[in-house]
Amino acid sequence: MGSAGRVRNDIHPANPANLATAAHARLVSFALVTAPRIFLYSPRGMPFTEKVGRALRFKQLAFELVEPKSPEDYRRFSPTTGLLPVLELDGEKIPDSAAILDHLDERFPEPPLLSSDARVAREQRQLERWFDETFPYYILRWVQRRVGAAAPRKTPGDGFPIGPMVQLGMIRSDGKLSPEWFDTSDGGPGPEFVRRLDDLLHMLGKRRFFYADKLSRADLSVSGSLSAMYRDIYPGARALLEARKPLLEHTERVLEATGGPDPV
Ligand SMILES: N[C@@H](CCC(=O)N[C@@H](CS)C(=O)NCC(=O)O)C(=O)O
Repeated sequence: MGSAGRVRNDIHPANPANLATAAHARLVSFALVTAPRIFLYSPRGMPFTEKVGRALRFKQLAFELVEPKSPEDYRRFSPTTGLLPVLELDGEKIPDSAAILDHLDERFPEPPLLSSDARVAREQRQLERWFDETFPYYILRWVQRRVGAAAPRKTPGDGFPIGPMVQLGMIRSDGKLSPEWFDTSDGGPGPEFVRRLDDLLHMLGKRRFFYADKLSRADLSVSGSLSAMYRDIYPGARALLEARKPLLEHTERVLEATGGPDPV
């Protein structure tokens, strides 16, 4: 892990700065003694990092974010898939955001990440799956179109799994995603992507959260990406949300419930 960047995420109950009373202080010192050690290996501000980091915050679990500091760190931290996030909990490493959320809900059931109504829970899971596959697809397709054949592709079969971003050379030598990939001079992610935002708008309807009045893992998935748009990750991204007020307000609601607008 050596040079990897580390950021502590000590929101309640483990952060003494959040305390008002001595009784709380006693509770917190108990939490500090008994709290599991949690590391989230993932690049700050990226959609799947936000999804998992905010699930941890929602469950009031303190954790340390360990950021990749080179393209190689992706497969070092995630030797089975080459993709981040990976969660380390009590020494066990779990890849894949959906599997991580399953694990968190089993181990720390309160507050739950799914509705107690089985039909609603199915819809929430379905939306999570659809969203996690669809939105990265449009962004990657946009970048792939721009990079074309010039991309410095690594040869498959070098013995390690390698994600599409590392493969396309999108990750700089310091492990960060280069902002040049978000140049919109060619029109950005395109009209199909915008239609998917409209699909989301219809799915949300007049509810506070997707299919329910309480936050679920579906909301964490959606706001993982939409919070990057909220921060205008590429020119015009925030304007797309502003033109769809219920989505903008939904993003703000999820950020508010999970420790505020700064990336995890
Ligand atoms: N299905 C995975 C997707 C994770 C994913 O795509 N992660 C991106 C960063 S947000 C990644 O690690 N990309 C590395 C690469 O493509 O090389 C999940 O839900 O965790």
